[in-house]
Amino acid sequence: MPDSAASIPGFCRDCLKEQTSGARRCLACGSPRLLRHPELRSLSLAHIDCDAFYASVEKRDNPELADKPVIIGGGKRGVVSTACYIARINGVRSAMPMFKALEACPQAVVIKPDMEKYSRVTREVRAMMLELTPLVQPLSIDEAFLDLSGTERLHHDAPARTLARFARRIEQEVGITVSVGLSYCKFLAKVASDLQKPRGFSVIGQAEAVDFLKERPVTLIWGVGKGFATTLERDGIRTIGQLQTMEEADLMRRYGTMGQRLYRLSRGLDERTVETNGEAKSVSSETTFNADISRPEELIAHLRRLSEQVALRLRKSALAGQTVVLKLKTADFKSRTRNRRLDSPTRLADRIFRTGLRLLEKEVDGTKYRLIGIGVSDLSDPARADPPDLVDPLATRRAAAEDAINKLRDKFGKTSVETGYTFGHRRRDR
Ligand code: TTP
Ligand code: MG
Ligand code: MG
Repeated sequence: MPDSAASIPGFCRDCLKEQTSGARRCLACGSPRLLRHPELRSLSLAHIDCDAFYASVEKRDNPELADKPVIIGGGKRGVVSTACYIARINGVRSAMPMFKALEACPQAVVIKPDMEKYSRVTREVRAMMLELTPLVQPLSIDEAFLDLSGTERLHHDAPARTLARFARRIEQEVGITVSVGLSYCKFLAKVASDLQKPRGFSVIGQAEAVDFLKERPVTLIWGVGKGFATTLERDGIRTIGQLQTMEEADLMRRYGTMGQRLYRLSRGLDERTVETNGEAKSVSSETTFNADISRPEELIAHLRRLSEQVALRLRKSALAGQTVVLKLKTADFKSRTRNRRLDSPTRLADRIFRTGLRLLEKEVDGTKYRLIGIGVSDLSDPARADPPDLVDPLATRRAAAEDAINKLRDKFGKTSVETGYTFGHRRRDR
């Protein structure tokens, strides 16, 4: 029905011309990449995520790879960091053991990650984002939230078209592609950017949010990982639509503060703003157990593994933190947070782990826990982190050892190098 389509605001993602008819192709350039949405002129919260990030950078730098399946990851024993979309068609996925990936796609070209190169691209993309708005919140090496409200005068355009222009510019000037999600809140902007990858641009408006969410699985909700999804499943809850029919008080009684989050996000209510200061305020990693745990050895093994994840993230985002924060949640959903400030910022798994261990020692008294998390706050530049330690000469040696382990990890993938504590407790889910 051309009539109704014509009344919906729209433009062409290639030539950016406004579309005033309901035609399927752009009236100006013939491109089929048209974007139409009733709320296109008012939405301003975006999430942008690069497509197959590491692989796209490698393809950019070697045009011979353009039509080949490309996997970024370690040697035969490592895991897949990412795979290009051609390799994904063959079933290759992030975090898959390399041998499995090569079983699925034997003709793939495997490339070792070059973190420094990817970080340079990240900085370049981020600088361009900051030309759109000062309100940019990076979430990881290849994605960020942007709040473009109030930028119409600056860009002489609505946020939607400014974002399409940005995506086009990244392709032309950086040589990789991105996917954009546009909505009115962070939760749905992030969901949207994932809907149409690669080179996607998806819009989720206020009017459709509840309906859109109804049939989706609970795992779409921020913070609902595999563990918590199992808990919900046990209670008979699988879809977000089911949460939409439940009372807030009921959800809070069952799941504590997480219940409140379920109540709000399931209805598309999310007031979180785009935070810029210091980018992230903390870097942490946590896990919810399938069955509650009270045994110290098991808690310590998790703590070790999570400390390593935190260190890896600090390294990837070029950050260090000075306060170590341990988080526990008891079987009856009570949260315990303990922290300790260090003499100097750290980015070492071992220092994070040992500090976390001292905090944990006081909490292992037979209490059953359902969650453990470790992280660092007071983030800063890593330049001043982990100075050679006169008091503890071993620390310097440990730092050197960790550097060596990290280099091996980059080379062979995350699970190929295990330290004593995590051995045998490798996580099956990513
Ligand atoms: P993602 O944005 O999750 O994935 P991606 O950019 O490769 O693909 P998509 O198009 O689906 O967004 O992660 C960004 C980069 O982070 C990715 O290119 C490689 C790295 N990464 C890992 O090293 N290990 C992982 O398990 C994941 C998920 C990502
Ligand atoms: Mg990505
Ligand atoms: Mg990402």
